[in-house]
Amino acid sequence: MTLTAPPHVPELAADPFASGVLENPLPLQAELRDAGPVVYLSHYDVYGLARYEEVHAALTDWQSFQSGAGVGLSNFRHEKPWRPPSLLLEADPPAHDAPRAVLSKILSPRALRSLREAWFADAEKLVDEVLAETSFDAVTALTQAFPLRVFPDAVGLRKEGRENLLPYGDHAFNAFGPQNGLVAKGAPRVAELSGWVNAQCARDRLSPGGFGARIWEASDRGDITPEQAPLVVRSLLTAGVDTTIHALGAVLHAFAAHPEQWSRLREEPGLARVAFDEAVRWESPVQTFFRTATRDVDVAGTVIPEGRKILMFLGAANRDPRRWADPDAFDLSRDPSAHVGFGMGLHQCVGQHVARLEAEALLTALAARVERIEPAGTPRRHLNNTLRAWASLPVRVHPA
Ligand code: OVM
Repeated sequence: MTLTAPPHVPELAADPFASGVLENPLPLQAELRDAGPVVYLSHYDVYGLARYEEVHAALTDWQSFQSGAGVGLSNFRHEKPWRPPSLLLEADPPAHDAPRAVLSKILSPRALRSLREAWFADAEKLVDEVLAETSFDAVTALTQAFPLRVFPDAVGLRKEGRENLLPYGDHAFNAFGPQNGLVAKGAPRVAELSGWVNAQCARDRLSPGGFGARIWEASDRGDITPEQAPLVVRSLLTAGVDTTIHALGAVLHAFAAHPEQWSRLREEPGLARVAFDEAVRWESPVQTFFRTATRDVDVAGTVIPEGRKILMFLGAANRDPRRWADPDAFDLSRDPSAHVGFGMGLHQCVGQHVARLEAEALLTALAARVERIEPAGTPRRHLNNTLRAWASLPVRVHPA
């Protein structure tokens, strides 16, 4: 491997996974975008894309930028993955397509219609309980409590052991980065947490009617094999909890910081979905994923050699002033729908409709009951190699 910058590629020495950068990635994002359409990150000997145009183009060109060698720093061509690769996230066509088609259908807007009423009622109940106090931590009280109330039930998980979901997901997202202190912190529990998660993917652990049972039914129909079914269930358990929690954290933090936008939502509650997508653009709960070049691929005049890892800065693309007017503003009047916070192309988040439904339910319940939401203390970041997250969001609310 070369450790010198290829000719004509701007070289940056910064570590995108250093704790200072994870604490506030915005300055490095701007530096990366301004350095050029392609950068070389000497700290890890990888390439990087941080402008919207190039990130979008690479995400929609799966033939040149594969996922099958892993979407983390680790290159599965040379290194053994920490767990059997995901059949969705860490796969390319044609292997990717059957699991994707199965899960897409199970998580489609049409299939979720039956959950809508119950989730809205659950959100109203939770918000009514929480509003017994006017000051609370929005992370534990709302952004964690709501997904944990509705999602594991929708999957069909048993009650015991659900506390393992968050630490497992947190580690899985750390594991896409380098083997730094965040990965070391999770390592002692990997065997235990993976053991629990993998056991919940078995057919007889999943209650009838849930997403998990429907995945197994797809294997009865021959849409996927019985060997694939538990790994598709595992994707739900890995990617379905932390992501949604941090996206809800993003939107609640955004509203606490932008009271005029909260007033707009109260006047027009139909903006809940736009607000959620704008928060996903603004905060990019999933900050980065890698791809691997399948050939010598030319990006804006720079050749990225075959086999090399490329870091896609989704968060940087989502705030690229070349694409977004006033990108740092959280603004319900913009159309955020082209953001790459859910990715783009054939890997674009298969659970996005689930996330939007959870967000719509929670925001609608809050908007009907809360006149104003304001910070009531210093919010605290939760650091993760991939996720932009809050550990704590102290808020004070003024009931309507
Ligand atoms: C998976 C998966 C998909 C998306 C994100 C992710 C841990 C995992 O299929 O397991 O992050």
